[in-house]
Amino acid sequence: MANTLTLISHALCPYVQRAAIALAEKGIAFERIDIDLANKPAWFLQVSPLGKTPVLLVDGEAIFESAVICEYLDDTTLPRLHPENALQRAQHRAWMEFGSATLNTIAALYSAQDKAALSQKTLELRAKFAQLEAQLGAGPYFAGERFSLVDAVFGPVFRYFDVLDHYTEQAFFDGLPKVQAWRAALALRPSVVEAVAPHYADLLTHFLRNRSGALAARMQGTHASPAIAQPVCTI
Ligand SMILES: N[C@@H](CCC(=O)N[C@@H](CS)C(=O)NCC(=O)O)C(=O)O
Repeated sequence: MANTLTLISHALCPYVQRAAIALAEKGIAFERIDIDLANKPAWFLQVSPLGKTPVLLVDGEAIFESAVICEYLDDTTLPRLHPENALQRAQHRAWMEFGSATLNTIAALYSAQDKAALSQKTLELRAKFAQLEAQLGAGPYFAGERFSLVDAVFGPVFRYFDVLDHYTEQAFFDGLPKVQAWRAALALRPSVVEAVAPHYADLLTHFLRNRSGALAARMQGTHASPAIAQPVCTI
């Protein structure tokens, strides 16, 4: 791709990560600009009609919405991350949407105000992972040997659990061997690893600990908070 690409980002945003992963998988060079979502710059609001990250600037022209950005990248640059077959491609788009729903449940979990709500959201997340277990084949990725945009969506989903696993009573992935193997494969994929900064886990820990609610209360009762500057992610 000969265009100049800029990804307007936030350090913790899982939707940014899926775009960054797609860019890396295609070997496309891009500049990344992290913004403060708690104090959105005027220039950002001009290119982001919904006031959300990510935005991809293509020679200065803005594309917003992460799924649309991924589709644009897949339309314009090889290797294709979507299947060639139209029915399978539609199914992959549907599972990407399932990934967004899973992210919403994760946000509801870390926003739960009491233990009962936290347990309820934990059960809802487990149910989603059980649905995924039924979809997965031999792996290592969602659709087998080839990495796809569904993988780009779920790499950031599973990354939350590198932190959440330490602070929740129930194991999210027990009895789900295919999801466990998928999570492990995605955690090793260079594009997934490099979609966040090396201190991402510290940033996420700090973000979660400083919210109100049942999870934050549990975290505050355990380890010390790392002393780092903290951006705000509002999902
Ligand atoms: N549907 C959007 C969701 C993006 C999103 O929720 N981004 C969050 C950060 S992870 C955001 O910008 N929140 C700021 C706000 O809602 O004010 C996408 O897929 O791009």
